[in-house]
Amino acid sequence: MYSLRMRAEKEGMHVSGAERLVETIQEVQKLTRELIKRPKAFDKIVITLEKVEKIETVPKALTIYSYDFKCVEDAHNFAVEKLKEEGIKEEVARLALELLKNGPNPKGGNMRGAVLMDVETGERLEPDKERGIRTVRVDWKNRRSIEQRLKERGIKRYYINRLLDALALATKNVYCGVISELCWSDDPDYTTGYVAGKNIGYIRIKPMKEYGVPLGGRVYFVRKDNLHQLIECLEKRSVLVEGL
Ligand code: PML
Repeated sequence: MYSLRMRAEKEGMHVSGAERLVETIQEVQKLTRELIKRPKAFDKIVITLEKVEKIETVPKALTIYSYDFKCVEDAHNFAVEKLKEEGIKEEVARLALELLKNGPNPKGGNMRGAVLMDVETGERLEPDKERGIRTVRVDWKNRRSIEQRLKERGIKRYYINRLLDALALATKNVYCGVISELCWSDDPDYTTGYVAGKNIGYIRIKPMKEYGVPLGGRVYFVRKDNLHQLIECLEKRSVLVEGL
């Protein structure tokens, strides 16, 4: 199999990224054409193609729930309540919300990867705080059929690609040992975010930010022990999610 990744930048800022795990070079060619059409505007697109030897499978994705709120504050309060159900203390959850609100990169703006936040203390644990940790090498075993099932469940076309990517990623994170996750997009037009975890599933929440805000990202709540193994799993192991 091959891991095919695309990331796009504009004025030095990350604007778009996607990944697929595919079986043949023909699929690589077809998908490359598709993925380079994704960024709305860019100065640079980087395509990475890697051979993958060993694939692990996860039989079932996290269960999807969706909630809409009338304002960001209500949405954030709900996210905190859900994170508490995964054992995240309120002050740690609020720290994570503040981080994404203000832009998690210490130099300002977004990060390519995620923040690793100590679930006990709220301390940031990722070795490189500008880059963060990137969950890569993850995809659906049969993306088309999952896409079809989401359409049948009434998920609008506008949301499908992002939901597919984010759900597979959140499922891999839990598989690797992330306790819980908070995310919203850095795309100014996309205000749906989520919290996820083994017990709470994948909870889509709208609006996690005001329309037009270019800041966002991911915070993974993790334990300080076995950090090395966790990072290795997120960045190196290849995982296919089989079903919904
Ligand atoms: C992103 O695309 O950067 C994150 C999207 C998170 C929400 C996806 C969804 O469930 O609609």
